[in-house]
Amino acid sequence: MPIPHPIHHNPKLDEWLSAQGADLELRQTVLAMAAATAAIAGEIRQLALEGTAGLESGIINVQGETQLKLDDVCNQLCLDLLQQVPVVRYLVSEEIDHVVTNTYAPGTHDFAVCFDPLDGSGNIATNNTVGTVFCVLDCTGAQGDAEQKVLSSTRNQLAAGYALYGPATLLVLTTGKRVAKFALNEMTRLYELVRDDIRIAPEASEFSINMAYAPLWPRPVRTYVRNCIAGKSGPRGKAFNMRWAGAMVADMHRVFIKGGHFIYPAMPKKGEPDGKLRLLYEGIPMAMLAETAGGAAMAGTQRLRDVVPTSIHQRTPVSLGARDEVMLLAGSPDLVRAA
Ligand code: AHM
Ligand code: MG
Repeated sequence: MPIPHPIHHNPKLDEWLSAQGADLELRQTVLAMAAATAAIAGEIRQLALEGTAGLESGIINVQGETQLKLDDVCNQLCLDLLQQVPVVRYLVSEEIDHVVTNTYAPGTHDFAVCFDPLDGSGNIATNNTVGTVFCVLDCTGAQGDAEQKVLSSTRNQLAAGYALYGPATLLVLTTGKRVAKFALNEMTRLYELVRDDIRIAPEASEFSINMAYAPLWPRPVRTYVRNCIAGKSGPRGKAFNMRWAGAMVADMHRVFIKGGHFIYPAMPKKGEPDGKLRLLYEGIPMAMLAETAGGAAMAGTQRLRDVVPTSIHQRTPVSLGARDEVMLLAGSPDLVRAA
């Protein structure tokens, strides 16, 4: 069946979603998010031309961070497009303190879309890579108010994805079966399938972490990284490379394409007992993508997707990517012995 709303029309993406077994409601939801990311890509290019991309809006967002004008524009685009989808009843955004309820949602199913409209927005001022991250949850039948329904539905994850606004605009998606990469055709403004079998190798020799916080890391992270950088003569017996783009989407995309291990740990000594990244719209989407690609996703010693949130902006430590490396850091006894 064709997608009814023309704004969400994107035949190659729709075809792929159908092949994954996604029903009309899920296809409409993902296509709306894809349309939002295509529009965001255009905004980023335009604002850069106008020289206003890095400008602050004067607003402090719910995270206590100064919002850029672009954060606000991207957030609004996601809201506008998603609210046209009848099944999307709840929206959770990094930029909004509460759950937004979509009044145009008369369907029998209730989906929630949780998103960070502009991940790594600090990179905008220097024209470096940023992204958008999202997941779709099925809240149908969940009890309580809007927030309780979303919080109790994180295990009913139907889809996850991110857009990467780099030299090309890419969209990486999963519905839990495969991880596919689409590229935005700049002429048609439609996404085209590039690859649909992205896999993360279990071993890796590259890691991503902000080394400046090394004195503040928990001991297992300090030991793990120290052993990696000790190189061939160290306990790991091999050389490691390191990357840090300052945007999780950019660092994780490298992990998906080239392999590797991304870590943003808990840092109690820095006053961040659960780290910096947010569970609902950063951790959970990347965890679904990483696991579907054959990788692993941990929050400390717990599987990230098993964490039951108690608030929509809850933070989480993350360790994502190559399975052997993620499990080694999490303290898997077999791998600890092997190292
Ligand atoms: P943001 O959503 O406010 O942009 O913050 C999240 C970003 C991640 O993309 C990135 O991995 C991290 O913050 C970088 O943090 P730090 O500056 O502490 O290295
Ligand atoms: Mg973010």
